[in-house]
Amino acid sequence: MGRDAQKAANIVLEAAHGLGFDLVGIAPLRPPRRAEAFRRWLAAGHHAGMDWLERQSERILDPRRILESEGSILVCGVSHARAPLEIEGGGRIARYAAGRDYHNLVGKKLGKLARRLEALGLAGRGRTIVDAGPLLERSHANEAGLGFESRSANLLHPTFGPWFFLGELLLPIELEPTPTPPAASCGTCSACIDACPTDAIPEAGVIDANRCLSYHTIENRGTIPHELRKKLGEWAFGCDVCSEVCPYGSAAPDTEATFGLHRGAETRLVDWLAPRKNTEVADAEFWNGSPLTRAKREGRARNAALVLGNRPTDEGHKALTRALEGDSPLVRAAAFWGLSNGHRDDRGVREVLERALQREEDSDAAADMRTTLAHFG
Ligand code: B12
Repeated sequence: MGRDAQKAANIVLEAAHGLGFDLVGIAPLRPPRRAEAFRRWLAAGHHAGMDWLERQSERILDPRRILESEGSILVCGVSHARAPLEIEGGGRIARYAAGRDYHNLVGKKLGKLARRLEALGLAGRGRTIVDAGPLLERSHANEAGLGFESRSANLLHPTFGPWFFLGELLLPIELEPTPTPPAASCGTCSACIDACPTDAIPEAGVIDANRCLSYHTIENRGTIPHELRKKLGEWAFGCDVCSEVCPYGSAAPDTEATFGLHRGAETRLVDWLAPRKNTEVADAEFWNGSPLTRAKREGRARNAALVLGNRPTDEGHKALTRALEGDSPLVRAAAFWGLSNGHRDDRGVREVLERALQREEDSDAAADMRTTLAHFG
């Protein structure tokens, strides 16, 4: 690669740093080093219900198809380290989801960068990707020197640990790749594998989404398997266990000032279950700008019902009993489980459940309730 590629890389990296990204690096636009791991992961069905990853696999396996040209990937990282968050009245949400949505924040910054580079006459349009795009982000980020691959599959940085987001700008120009920093590694540590409440890490670097609480509370649109419901514990959206036990990142600077705290993250679980402003529109407006919108209203209510069953309170009991009469079969079945798990010793609960099962018209919800009742002490 010539001096022009080096000069252009310096300009691009400087512009990216200027926009406040915590980490930046460049990798060539080519198939990801971990292409084989991705193929195996899909073939094993570890992607659970995330069919879109399968549909995008051709482009993921060769990102040159996205730009339809050769080029480079500018990878940017934004730290989101912050203190753990406990919702008043019980329940936890993953730290990344506490503030405003990183997809917007990182996406806007990358858009600005693309326009700046265009104005400098450096690059044509390019393409920004944040999370849901057709790219194996961590593999390219590793190649661009942003961090090292770990047993939890998270990309780790010596200072930020796993607590940073990724976003990329694919550019149709040749840029000198960033030299990869000295390799760090997990060494003999397997804290994430040992701590995962659902054994969702069957081997180093591989997450089976079918067992991962993050998948079930964020991406799964259906019922959460019975076997995992108690293991959900307090996690009402996402799960940080594999990140929290990681020795890296415990001293990462707090970023609450950047992302703030979205009002949704302060909302009690009983209100997730039965929103006070009880219309779709008002609810959508309330949650707008929060990463929690990803689970949708029904998913949040389902998660809340299960967590309220794992952490029983009087207030939760009332909310769960009301939810048995709600309009979503998914939520009715989850509320049924919540009452059965957390309130089995309360007077009259068995009769309440039996009546709910009798009037249930949705066959899937009724089957779920019967499974729950079969385990009622
Ligand atoms: C699908 C998805 C999920 C799924 C599946 C997770 C998974 N591990 O595959 C679910 C919903 C479970 C999920 C959960 C989470 N996710 Co997610 N997710 C994605 C997404 C969209 C695609 C990932 C993918 O393609 N998976 C397939 C596998 C093969 O890819 P991979 O895990 O990235 O591959 C790495 C490992 O397999 C590793 N590896 C492979 N073999 C081996 C062998 C050894 C020995 C080792 C050490 C490593 C290793 O190398 C690969 C490249 O680094 C990416 C964004 C993107 N477009 O890439 C975000 C992304 C990976 N998620 C992210 C985050 C923040 C999370 C959560 C922390 C959210 C939370 N708190 O609940 C958890 C963490 C779970 C975990 N330990 O991975 C960040 C991770 C940032 C980082 N620093 O690593 C990403 C990059 C989004 C972003 N733009 O910031 N996620």
